[in-house]
Amino acid sequence: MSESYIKTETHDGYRTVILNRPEVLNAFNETMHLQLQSTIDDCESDKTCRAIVLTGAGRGFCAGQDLSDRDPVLMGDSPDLGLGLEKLYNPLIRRIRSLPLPVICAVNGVAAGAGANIALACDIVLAAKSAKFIQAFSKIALIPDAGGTFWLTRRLGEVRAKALAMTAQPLEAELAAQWGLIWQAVDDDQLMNETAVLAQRLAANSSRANALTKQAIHSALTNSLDEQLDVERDLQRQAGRSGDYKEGVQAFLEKRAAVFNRE
Ligand code: T3D
Repeated sequence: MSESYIKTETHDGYRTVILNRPEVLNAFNETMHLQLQSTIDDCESDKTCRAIVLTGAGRGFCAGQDLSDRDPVLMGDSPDLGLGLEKLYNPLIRRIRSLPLPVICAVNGVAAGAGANIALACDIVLAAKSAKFIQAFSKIALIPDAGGTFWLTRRLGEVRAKALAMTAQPLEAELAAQWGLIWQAVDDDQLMNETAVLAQRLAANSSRANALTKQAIHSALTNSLDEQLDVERDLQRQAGRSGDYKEGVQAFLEKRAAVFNRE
């Protein structure tokens, strides 16, 4: 049986998924990828899981691809790095984005290479103030992948995207938050508390509304205003037909907290 590179903790309403190869700053090998995929599947099929928290064990969040699996001598003269992206990284990014659950990333330490960009693919990113985001790729003559060129360019603009990608300069969590790359930088010793408060809050929302909101905001990244107004109309139609909407309005009228079900 292979080692367990992913740990999970079940909480009331959400699960925490922990990348667990701390001796290599939670760098990804193929087994860890496969274990993460199956953990995400489990979270989605658990009807009591209304949000996911992704974090790392030890002092780092994730150092991207495990480079000990990329020994140039063993890889030969013409390695196909597109294959690993196609098979493992791209499906992971697409899965996080299309998952009908909010995914919170609690960046507990350095996030480098694909590790940084997996964090940036999550719906809400909190980071410890000591954490850094490093587009480490240029140091090994690669380009940012796992969505890096997308997140950086859309959230920061061309100027900062190019500078971060080409210099591999570490970006401190507080500056990342000021620049709008992530949601918040919090004191290190408060990271998991703040994350738990946020996860409980999202888990108490309507799961359907969370999922539709996520879908609508993703569409807005590429739509015109006209197209987006149509998307909002269609998704609001769906939201309005849910029992959760009835419960939300009823609770408001009765001056009590709404209790939503996962539908
Ligand atoms: O290949 C494909 O399929 C294409 C996809 C590519 C996706 C990618 O992510 S490419 C980018 C890969 N990642 C990197 O280039 C980052 C490499 N790591 C670093 O630059 C540094 O480790 C950090 C800046 C992240 C942290 O530095 P520091 O000084 O805090 O820690 P450290 O001492 O460098 O690392 C601690 C240990 O983790 C160390 O092992 P040791 O010496 O204690 O036995 C180090 O070798 C190991 N480690 C860190 N990153 C990786 C790693 N081992 C394997 N792969 C890593 N990516």
